[in-house]
Amino acid sequence: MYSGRMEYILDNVSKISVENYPRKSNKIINYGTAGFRTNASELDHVIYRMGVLGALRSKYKKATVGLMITASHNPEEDNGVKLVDPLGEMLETSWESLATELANVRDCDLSNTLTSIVKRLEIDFMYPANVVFARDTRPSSQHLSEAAQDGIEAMKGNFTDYGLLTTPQLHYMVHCINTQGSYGDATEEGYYRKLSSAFIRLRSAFASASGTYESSVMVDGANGVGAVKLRKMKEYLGESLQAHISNDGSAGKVNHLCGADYVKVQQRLPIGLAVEPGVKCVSFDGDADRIVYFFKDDDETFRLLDGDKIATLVAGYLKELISQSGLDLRLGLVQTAYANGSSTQYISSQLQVPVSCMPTGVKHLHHQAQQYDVGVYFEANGHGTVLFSEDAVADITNSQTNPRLSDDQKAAAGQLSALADVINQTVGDAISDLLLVELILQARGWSVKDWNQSYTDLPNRQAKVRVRDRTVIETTDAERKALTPPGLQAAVDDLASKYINGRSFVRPSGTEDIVRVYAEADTQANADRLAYEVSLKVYQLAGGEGDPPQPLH
Ligand code: 16G
Ligand code: MG
Repeated sequence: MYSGRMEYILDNVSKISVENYPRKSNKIINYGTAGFRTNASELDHVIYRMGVLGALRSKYKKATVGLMITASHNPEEDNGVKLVDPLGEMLETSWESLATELANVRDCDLSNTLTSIVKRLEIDFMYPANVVFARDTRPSSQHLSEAAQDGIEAMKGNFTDYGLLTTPQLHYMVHCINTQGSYGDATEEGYYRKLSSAFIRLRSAFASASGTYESSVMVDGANGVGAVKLRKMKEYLGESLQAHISNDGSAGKVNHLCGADYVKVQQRLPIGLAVEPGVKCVSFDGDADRIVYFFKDDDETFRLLDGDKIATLVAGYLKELISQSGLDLRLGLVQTAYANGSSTQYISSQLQVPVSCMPTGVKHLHHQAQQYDVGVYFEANGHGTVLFSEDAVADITNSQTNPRLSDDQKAAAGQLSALADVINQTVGDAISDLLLVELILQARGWSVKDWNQSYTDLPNRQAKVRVRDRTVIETTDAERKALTPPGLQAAVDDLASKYINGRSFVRPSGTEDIVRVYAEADTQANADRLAYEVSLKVYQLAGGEGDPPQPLH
């Protein structure tokens, strides 16, 4: 099984690594929540090796896998890579540690490490590898995608270079390839056609319900690949949606003073978007797998409609459609600890949809959402989608032609089916989520202001604390409680209890070398104060580094 040919190929992998992609420093890099991410100048060897690992993963799964070059919402100078599993999911957790191992071994140990992985996992090395890859618009992405290609080629794997794509577009491609086109065509055009045709179909179905809905939206493209791809999607959408794209990459830097993460965390308008009160706006992040909505109120106050607001809008509407169709489908919603307390309250008491909380990171939410027939998941930061189980899809399809059902029931099933086609079910997708939200707002006849009134967010604040070693903080209960260091959780509880609606938690970031603090309370001043007090506790009890945290105001 481990033939001379394998030895020959792996020796060649090592040789190319030493010659073209040497590991230049001893710095350890980790496959974090969603791949490797760091300054682009440190990534050559990592990406080359991930090309190699992608080929191995493909042989192991006997299927096509994907590789996306992006650093998502990080600054333009950073870059990174995420691997995509055969059904378009994030890389399986057990392989994250293999990725970390491979990225950090010395050049001279590369071949041995690969041999040992092949043996441990009994990988059929002779099985042909198929890896597809794509990149975002960062200046370093082109060069890094060549490194990935060299890694795949060194493994004698087959590859397709999709060039520029959003992360969710690549997930879609991988899923389509491995399901032989039953989900859609594995081409960019196939993606646009699938989503836009379902969108246009529903636009007509909802036409009578316009109310205060407006079909125009200002888009902050984060100077990223989402702007480029939304412009293409617009060609397919025609007049059905007026998306006006700013921060389209023609001038500013990726995510600089713009993008979904900036808008969500800073709670302010992105650069380059001077809008009148009440105008509906959205921000994508750098690889377009996140979206948040926002507008300026009449008194100029900035209003954010984040992933929680989107989740409640979507779940509320799907619940109605399911009930109108008479289908017996279990609907559920999945959030993280970052979900605003008001949203969780609204979902359980008003919408009466079962809600669960999972640790941060799409893979955790995705997995939990698969437990339902129709599972909606969203992180507050705007990453999310809806999953329909195979049985749900079959039930919905059959209902549309079931003679025993009323016309209304059949129409509701038809709408569910078209909505499922608008949704990129492989992963959260800013473009797809934009279309979904616009359809539901149209069906409801709502302006962005109407939508915002469904519930009022509790004021909240996020903060970062630098510590020597963030792994000293271990969490449980979906990251809502810190188990270590001793005394920290008790201190957090004690501080939060002093505020009305006070809630706070701390967790080590999975993407940056910092500890994150979240706080919410009855007023913004109290949320800010609580965030500061908790940050100080983290600094004192978890080995703070540098200057101690300062009060926000
Ligand atoms: C990654 C995750 C995102 C999560 C964020 C948390 C994916 C595709 N992305 O961007 O879901 O919210 O990390 O970052 O899983 P943090 O651990 O630094 O707070
Ligand atoms: Mg992203």
